Amino acid sequence: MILIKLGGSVITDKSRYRTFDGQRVSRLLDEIKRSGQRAVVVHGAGSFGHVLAKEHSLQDGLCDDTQIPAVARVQHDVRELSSMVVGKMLEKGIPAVSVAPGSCFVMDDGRLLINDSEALTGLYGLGIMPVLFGDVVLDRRKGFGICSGDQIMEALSGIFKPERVVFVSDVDGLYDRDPKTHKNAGLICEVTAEGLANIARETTVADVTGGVCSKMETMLRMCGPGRDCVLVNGTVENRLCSLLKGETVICTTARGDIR
Ligand code: IP8
Repeated sequence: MILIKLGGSVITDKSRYRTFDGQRVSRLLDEIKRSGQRAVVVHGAGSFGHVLAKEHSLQDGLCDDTQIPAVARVQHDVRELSSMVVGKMLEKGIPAVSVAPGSCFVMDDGRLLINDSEALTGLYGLGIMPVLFGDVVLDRRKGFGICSGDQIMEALSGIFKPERVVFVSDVDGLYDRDPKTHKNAGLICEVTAEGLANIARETTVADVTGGVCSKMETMLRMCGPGRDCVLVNGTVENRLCSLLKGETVICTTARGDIR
């Protein structure tokens, strides 16, 4: 089984509140289907989560009661997004059900706790894909917190032990410098923990680089013997499908056997 995260930057327009890219989601689901691989899909929140979460500092946890309506609003918005993603899956004949992390799990100081995975593995066993997503989740210490799709990927890889883990984003992979500000930035095809430490040191961490670097850290933690974690650009047609079929594509791979 392959565990795939469809990033918020590919399924929504991150700069415009609640803008769903249904066409792209349809195409990516077609690519997954065409690859013939069985997958479990997680998705990011994109502009259904980040815009309001940032405006109300939800990432800091409960600071004052004025945040509460925003917590409810963001939970509502990301559920609607997930409903749209799952709707596309059903249209394509992929049996799937949306499982809202904020309604099933809690966090402890930012750490997601999934103590009981029976419903997730049970659905999968029945041939129904459980679809989890970035959400606002209750936190034992901070009141609530942001649980990212990346954290969910890490938890699910422990539960489902996938052969391969794929993060679908809007960049070709990890660069040695921020490609938005450095014309000659080079794509790194394979990354190790040491290599990543060097990149982080050499760069003034701009948002994009910082974001990709912390994703790489998560990816390196998810690698294991025989399990690669790959970051691939989902805005380029067929790249995901080719990757899933085992073809060589432009991407960055964090390899388990060279950690
Ligand atoms: O899009 C963030 O999840 P991500 C979740 O996977 C919220 O980073 C609610 C902003």
